[in-house]
Amino acid sequence: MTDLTQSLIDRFRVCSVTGLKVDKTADNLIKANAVVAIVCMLFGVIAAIGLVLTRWEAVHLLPVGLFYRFLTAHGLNMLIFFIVFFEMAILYFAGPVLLNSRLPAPKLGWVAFGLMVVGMVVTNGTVFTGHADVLFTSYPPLKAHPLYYLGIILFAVGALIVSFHFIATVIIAKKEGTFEGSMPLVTFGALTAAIIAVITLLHGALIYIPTLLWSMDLMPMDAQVYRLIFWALGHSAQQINVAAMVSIWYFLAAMTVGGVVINEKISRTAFVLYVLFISLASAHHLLVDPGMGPAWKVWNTSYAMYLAVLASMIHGFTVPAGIEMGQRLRGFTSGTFEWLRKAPWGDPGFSGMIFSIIIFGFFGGITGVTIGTEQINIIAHNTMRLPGHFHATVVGGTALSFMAVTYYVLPLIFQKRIAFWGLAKVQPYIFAGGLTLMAMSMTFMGVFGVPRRHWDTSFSSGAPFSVDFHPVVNLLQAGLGIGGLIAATGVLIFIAIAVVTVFFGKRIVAGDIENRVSGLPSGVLSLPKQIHEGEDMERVHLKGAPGTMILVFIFLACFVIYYFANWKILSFLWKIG
Ligand code: HEM
Ligand SMILES: [Cu+2]
Repeated sequence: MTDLTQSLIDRFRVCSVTGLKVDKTADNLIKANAVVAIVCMLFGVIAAIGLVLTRWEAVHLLPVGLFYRFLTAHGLNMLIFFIVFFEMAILYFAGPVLLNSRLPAPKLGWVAFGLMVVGMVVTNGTVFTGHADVLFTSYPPLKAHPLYYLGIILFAVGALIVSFHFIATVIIAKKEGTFEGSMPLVTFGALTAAIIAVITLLHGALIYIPTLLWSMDLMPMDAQVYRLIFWALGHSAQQINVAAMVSIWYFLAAMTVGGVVINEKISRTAFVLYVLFISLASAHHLLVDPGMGPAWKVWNTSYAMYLAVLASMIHGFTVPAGIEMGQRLRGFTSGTFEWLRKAPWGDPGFSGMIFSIIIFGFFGGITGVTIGTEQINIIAHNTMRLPGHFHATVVGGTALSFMAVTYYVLPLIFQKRIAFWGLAKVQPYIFAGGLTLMAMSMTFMGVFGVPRRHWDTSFSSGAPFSVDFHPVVNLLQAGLGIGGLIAATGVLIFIAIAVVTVFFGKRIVAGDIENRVSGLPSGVLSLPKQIHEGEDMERVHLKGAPGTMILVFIFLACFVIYYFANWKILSFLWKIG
């Protein structure tokens, strides 16, 4: 054996399920990022329990100071640290692994990881020691200890390096011809996520470096300028989450039921729409701000934003349609919905993906477009409708898709059988059910005017005035409380499964797959046939996706009703005439 082949053997392992060649450093970086992501998720969910039990006024657990500290810790650890560490793992998976390629600069990968971990620890340190009760948006004039901003900057620099590293991997893989034809759609989606990440993180530098200087009293800071640039970071970051989530949908659809991509060009174009229009959509965070004029607001949110929404609607159709077609090719052709009834509902990778699509599309999408409308925003701004909306998008959508894909990452990357398999099968149901109850309760509390980020909406702590909310709000608070606790239980189960699997799980050995041992999801036990072109694809196009078409029209009906109901509510406020 030559030295060269030996070094190749040292560098790669071969995946026994997919046959892909896996760069060992990429493998380890996926593991490291995923583990840290889950630790941050644990911080986030502990804080969430405190928040839920406080917003449920019948319990009202935390004192005022701790409430805002927990709110900061929760938003930061969930939306920034958990999500972004997990996304780094996705980039290492969608790049080197799916492209069969080497990681161009393994050491740089570890440097970036180190920067991110240090940043995360430093920022969390200031939060947990009470030096940064500024919520994750850190709007001036609220001021945190300079280390808070420094930690975020270090974290962002690390994430920026990973994004560039991913782009470099794609270029090198192309040059070295490690994959045939055009790059896989999942990688393409991840590439758009990486490009948006670069744009986002540069905006992050643009705002956090001045804010760091301001916190050290070295320069002034204008609150409106801060909000404008912060949301170029804050909103675009959500688009990274969406692009990553949609890539996972395509991946899991293929792995679980042999989902087909009905039209590569359309799906790719939809991803590109995200890159082109997403920064403009950030304007929806400034709709009641005095600094910007109505023309700017209406143009950015009511016109340009819809082009990004269009992209999500395209994926929201092509993914379920691809699943339906995949199932029909596997023989589930009778009636309109046999494909859905006979789907692998016991595979948490599948059920998690489906719930992610439904919660994101129905609850997240519909509420988002509605409250993002310039005129309607005035009745939604800073009410509980906001956390209602984004818990549907980023939690029910993105975080749930991340959990679902973990059930494939554990066997494929960590090469372990999933622990507590019986629990794993029901985990997506528990989480999705609790979360839906919580997010709907939040949304309707908001409709009744209950503010978000508010410790005492009963105004019983000596406030100079009081507001009487409709009595149904008490019921909705219980919905928030109970739904939130169920969702938190779902997260804790997920964390327990992931941690026990990673550190104590049984390693997959030869024969496990043939013997169909427990702890392996359906797509790992037998990977469905992957269809990209040819006769099969033609056959399926002739049949179409009648079930998905029905679901699409149900969706549109809900959309229209909710949207117009909101214009109606708005008209009640207009007491002229
Ligand atoms: C079991 C899961 C979760 C529960 C029970 C939960 C619950 C809550 C509650 C009660 C609030 C406070 C709402 C308010 O008073 O305004 C909140 C805020 C928030 N949550 Fe969650 N959450 C969960 C998961 C997540 C996840 C996974 C993410 C992100 C990926 C997330 C992101 C946020 C953000 C960004 C805020 C706003 C923080 C702020 O206003 O500064 N949550 N959550
Ligand atoms: Cu936004």
